[in-house]
This record gives sequence, C-alpha cells and structure tokens, in this order.
Amino acid sequence: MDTSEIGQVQESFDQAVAHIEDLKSLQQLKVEYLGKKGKVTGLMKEMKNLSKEERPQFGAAVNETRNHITEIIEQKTQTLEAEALEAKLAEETIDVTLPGRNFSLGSPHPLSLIIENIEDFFIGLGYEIAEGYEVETDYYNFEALNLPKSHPARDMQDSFYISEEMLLRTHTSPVQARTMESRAGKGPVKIICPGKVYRRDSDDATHSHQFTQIEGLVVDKNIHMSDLKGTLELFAKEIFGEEREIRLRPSYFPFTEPSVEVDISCFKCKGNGCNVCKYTGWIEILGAGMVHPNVLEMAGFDSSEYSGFAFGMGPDRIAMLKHGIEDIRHFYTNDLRFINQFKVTEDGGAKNESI
Ligand code: 2NL
Repeated sequence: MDTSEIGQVQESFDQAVAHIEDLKSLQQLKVEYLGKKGKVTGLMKEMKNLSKEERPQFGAAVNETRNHITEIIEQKTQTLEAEALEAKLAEETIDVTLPGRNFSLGSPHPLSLIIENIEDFFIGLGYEIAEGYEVETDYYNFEALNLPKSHPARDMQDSFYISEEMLLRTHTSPVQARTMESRAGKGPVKIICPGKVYRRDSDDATHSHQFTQIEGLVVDKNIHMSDLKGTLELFAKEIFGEEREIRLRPSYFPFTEPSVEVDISCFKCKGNGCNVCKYTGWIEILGAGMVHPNVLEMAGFDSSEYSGFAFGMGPDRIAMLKHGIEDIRHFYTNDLRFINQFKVTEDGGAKNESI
C-alpha cells in the first residue's frame, strides 16, 4: 500500500491554499479537492484496488487529509469574509466633514399666491373650498347653469370638446352645481371654487386658452343682494387695500338674475384717473349676481324658500393688476426670471407686494 499519494494531495492543497486571496478562488479550490470529482474523492475511489487489510489504514489516512483540508478551508473562509467586510466598510466611509450641498429655495407661483390669499380671506368668512373635475359633462358645465344647447351665450364660452357630451370646463361653475346637488335641497351652501378653466381662444397679451377662476356661492334662506355687496366690499379692501370702494353696474349672466359687474376704485390713482383705470377711476374685477331660480331648482333647491348669490373672478387678471404684469402669458411660460420675482420672505409673506 502506498500512502505517499495522499501526502502529495495534502501538500499540493497546502501550497495552493497559501496563494488564495479571495472567496471565489477558495470555493473553486474546495471543489477541486472535496467536490464529487475532486482529488480527495479520487483517493477514496482507489480503495477498491486495495486488500481488505490495507483498506482501514488507507481510509483513515484519507479521512485525516480530508479533515485537514476542510478545516483549513473553513478557517480561510472566515479570514477572507472578515477581510471583505473590512474593505467594504473602509470603502463606504462617509466624510462628514465635507461641505454640504446647497439647494436653492423655490418660490410660489404668483397665481398660487393670489389664489391662496383669496382662499384665506373667504375661509375667514366661514366658506369651504370645493374642487371638482376639469373634464366635465355638457350638463354640469352648461345645462345646469341655465345655458341650454341653443343658448347664444354658449358662443362666448367656446370650448375644447372631448366628445359631444364631454368638454374641458369653461368655468368653475360645474363644481358649484355639483356641490349644490349633493346637498339634497338643504342649505346653507357657502363655498369658494378655485381652479383651472379652458376656453377655445387665441393666446395674446390678455387671452389664454387656459387660465384660472375663483367662483363663490352662498345659498340659504334670506340671502339678499345686500349680502353680496357687503361680502364683495370686504373682499376688495382685503385684496386691494383698506380705502377701496366698490361700484355695481347692471349686467347679464345666464346663471344669475339680477346680474352685476363689480368695479373697485383705482388703487393706483385713488380715483383721479390713470393708465391702470383708463382714466375712469374704476377697475372692473368681477362679475356677480343673485343665483337664477332655474339654477337653484335644477340643483334640487326650492327657489321659493331658498335664494343665493354668486360671483366669479379671474385670479390672472387680479394678479396682473396687483403686480403690474402686462402679459398673461408670463404665468404659463415658466420663465424663472419672472417667477423668481415673487419669492416668499422668511416670515411667509410675498416680497413683491406692490400694493
Ligand atoms: C365673471 C362672472 C360669474 C357666477 C359667475 C355662478 C355659479 C352658479 C350659479 C350662479 Cl352655480 N352663478 N357663477 C355668477 C356670476 C358671475 O362670473 O366674470 N367671471 C370671471
């Protein structure tokens, strides 16, 4: 019996393992010696060529070598794993002394500032904010507002149609119609509806196919024109200054009767006449009126018991007047040189309060 072959296997392993520096090579070496077709397994297979007497001694010697190799591989695995962890930790060290990166603070869009200002004012008067869909049905955008299919006033609100019955809303009134309907004929309704609206229009300095609107609606028992006037007077003072006065002129809207245009006394010339008020002393800022009985009835309110007032305004126009912005397209072209002029100061106020 020749056990020198076993010694050679062990020796060649010892030499090879000394050069191993990574776990992958160690795994390969393990397969090479202890795997199914490995060198140690090969030695075992030689047992069949030995006599019965020789086998136990040979077997014991092979086992010893296998145990030796297994143990070395285990030790080496642990050492290499520990080294790999050390290397990873060293590589991922964060230098907390590096200077931080600066992020520049954004600024709210001037339209958002105006809309939030107006919302805050009405919330203070007990109104709720209501929002709805920008893609609306013909019914809620027109029919429910006393604008049947044949109505000539529809021409002024030419829209973007999705289909015969669906369109991009031309005003925020459908939100009000839906809110009234959801109250099942019971007041009070006291809401402000801000949002984006659309009209088929050619864009220029004063027209945009997409703009913003804020409408307000109050429905309850004993609501009168005087309530509307008092509310809008407070509103004018809040947004354009304490000394402002308002003036109502008769007008027409299909959804209100009577209807009025509302002017404020000019905040620039205090009524003496200037380019802002076109030398009239007055600036038109919104439309309003008493909710048409047809609109109340269609939304499920008994118009002999309930009445209401409503108004609508364009935040784009109000922001343009307030800040002296000459082109509505500035709001929608995202030029940062424009937007950054409305940076909010640390106390939360807008820096560019021109009034
Ligand atoms: C304008 C005029 C207005 C309304 C909007 C309204 C809504 C309902 C019922 C009755 Cl649900 N009225 N909204 C009323 C009068 C005027 O907007 O010039 N907006 C820029």
